[in-house]
Order: sequence, then C-alpha cells, then structure tokens
Amino acid sequence: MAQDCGGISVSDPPCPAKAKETRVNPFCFKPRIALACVALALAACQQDKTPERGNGPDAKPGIEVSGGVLMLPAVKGNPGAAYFTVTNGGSAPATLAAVHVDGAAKAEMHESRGGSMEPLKEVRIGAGETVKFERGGRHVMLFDLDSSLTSGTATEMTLVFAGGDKASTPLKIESAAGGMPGMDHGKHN
Ligand SMILES: [Cu+2]
Repeated sequence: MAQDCGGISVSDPPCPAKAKETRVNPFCFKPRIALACVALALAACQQDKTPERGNGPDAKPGIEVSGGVLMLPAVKGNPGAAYFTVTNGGSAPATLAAVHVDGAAKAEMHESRGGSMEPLKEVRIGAGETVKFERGGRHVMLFDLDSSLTSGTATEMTLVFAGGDKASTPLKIESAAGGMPGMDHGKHN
C-alpha cells in the first residue's frame, strides 16, 4: 500500500504502536512529514482496534458479577466481608478500583496472605479472566455496618472500575454464626 506522505511517496508507514517491532520509516522523522505520516498510520491502526466501550458510563461492558454474599461479623460492631466472583468477558483488561456496599460506611479490598491481610489498591482483571473474592483470599472488608443489614435480607454492591464504569450486583446477607474458622476479621485494624 503506497501512501502520499507530504509529497514523498512511501510504502506502509509504520504504525506507531508497532514502531518498536517494525523498521521505522526514515521519512517520518522530518517534522512536517512526520505529522502526515503519523496521521495516516493512526488511521490505519484504528482499523484493527475494536472500541473499548460503547455503552453508557454506568455499565462496564463485558463485566459479570455473580455469587455475591455479605457475611455479617460474628461479633456485632466488627467488620463484615463481601465475597463474589467477577468475570471480564470483554476484550480489554479491567481494573477494579473501588467497591461500595449499601449499608456499609466503608468498603476496602483486601487480600489474606499467610494469616494477615493487606489492602489492595486495585484489582486487575484480564480480558476473559475470572477473579474470585472468597474466604481466605481476596475479599472486601466492610466497616460500620448499618443495623438494617440482617441475615436473610439483601443489599447492593457496586464495583467501580478505573475510568468510572460501574457494575452492580445484589449481596445475599448471611450470618457468620456457624463460623468462619481462621478468619477473625475482628483483629483487623
Ligand atoms: Cu480484610
């Protein structure tokens, strides 16, 4: 494919995204010509890129959340926890940046490692990947639970992704009475 690049005819100007792997066209480094080349190359690049989104800002495309459970603390006043499974069926990676749960003053993503917990600033979910928040692993810690959250009822959790997209899912509320051995959330600061 020959293209006109500022008066100089060149063949297949390299795509900027692939420039590292491709032989760089020397004509493209002359400033004025470079602009024309980049514009052409970008147009070419965009053809083989699928758009990342197309829905409104409220629905993260391709994200599915299932199995949402809110586990009440065994001791009232202690933090509770939320467990769920999130699948990224989209073609681009998604970054889970924050979690909100109706009835909890604060929700934090944590990961249990060798008996202690570390806060997670974000959780990346690759295209086609499924990430579980579960007992003894990644979980969402819920602080200052409202007394309206009682076993047998439900509340809503909203996942907020980098870029502002969201995904909401119901959380079935369960009582921790019956035990979560080895997971004493009360010791959490
Ligand atoms: Cu925790």
